[in-house]
Amino acid sequence: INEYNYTTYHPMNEIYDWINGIAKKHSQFVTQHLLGLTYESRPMQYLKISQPSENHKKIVWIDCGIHAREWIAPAFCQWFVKEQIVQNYQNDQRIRKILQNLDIYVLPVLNIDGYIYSWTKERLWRKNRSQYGNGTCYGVDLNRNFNVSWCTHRSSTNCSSNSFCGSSPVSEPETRAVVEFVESRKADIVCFLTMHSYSQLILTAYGYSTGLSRNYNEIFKVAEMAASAMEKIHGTKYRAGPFSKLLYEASGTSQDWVHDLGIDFSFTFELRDNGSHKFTLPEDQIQPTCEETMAGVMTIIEYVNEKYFPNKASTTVFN
Ligand code: 0X9
Ligand code: ZN
Repeated sequence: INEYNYTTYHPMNEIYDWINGIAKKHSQFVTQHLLGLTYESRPMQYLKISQPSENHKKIVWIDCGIHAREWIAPAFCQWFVKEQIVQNYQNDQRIRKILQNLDIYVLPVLNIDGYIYSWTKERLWRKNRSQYGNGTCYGVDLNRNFNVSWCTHRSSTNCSSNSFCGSSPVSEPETRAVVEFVESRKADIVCFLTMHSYSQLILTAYGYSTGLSRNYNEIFKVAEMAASAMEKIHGTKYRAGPFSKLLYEASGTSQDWVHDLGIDFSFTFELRDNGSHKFTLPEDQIQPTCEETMAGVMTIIEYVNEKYFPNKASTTVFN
């Protein structure tokens, strides 16, 4: 764990070892938990970053790798956890304040079967690996499988399509695992971040319609704050706005489902790059991408902390 290289991409077996290692070494504030099993029965492990506190804490959720080929996303989730730990040991006030009120749940790879397939068979694989059509085609786009305006936009009922929405809403075990967790904790979840690549965007709801989300002005303001924080780090431009306007309309996404469940601060991040390398972002861009994304994510988490814990958020922490 001390030697783990955060500036290269890692195959799933190394990420599993990393999860185990982190939870073991930093057990005072990082624990691992089972969210569910993938189609091919692999454990979906997530990390909970938490510090003892008197407060009834709220939850921030971050998932990475719902799309198999977007390798920079799992790299960011690992970077994020590493930064929380390092900053914690440095007694960083920013992170201390957040963890007074918020527990952060990180799912480093949501679509594990697909991620493995993208390492072993087909680098540009996107979907999960469930079998359809009597084994004639494979994979559901997990970000089209949530129960929100299901299979109406940028979705296909054809199982060989890259945007196959599944046989029904939440037909996939990976989707179900996320849905069960979010539903059971929805009273406490205040922020839901889902990490993708590429395009350099911070997307607000909705994807399934061009209509504006609830509390749009505030949500858009937060996305813009995050985008400008990201740009400050390395000068890389990120744009903020509704998914349907900046990218295209898409239905059945996790972000929209979570937003319509009542969680305002639900964002999709599209990390680097802007189209030159697309999904195969070179390893020398992992560090700068993670550094700038960290700034954006922290901006959102700090905003949420101030909003839900207006008096407690700025309390001085004594050790
Ligand atoms: O199409 C998608 O699922 C995402 N783009 S990607 O190129 N990474 O596949 C965007 C999803 C955005 N979702 C919402 N705004 N709801
Ligand atoms: Zn994606």
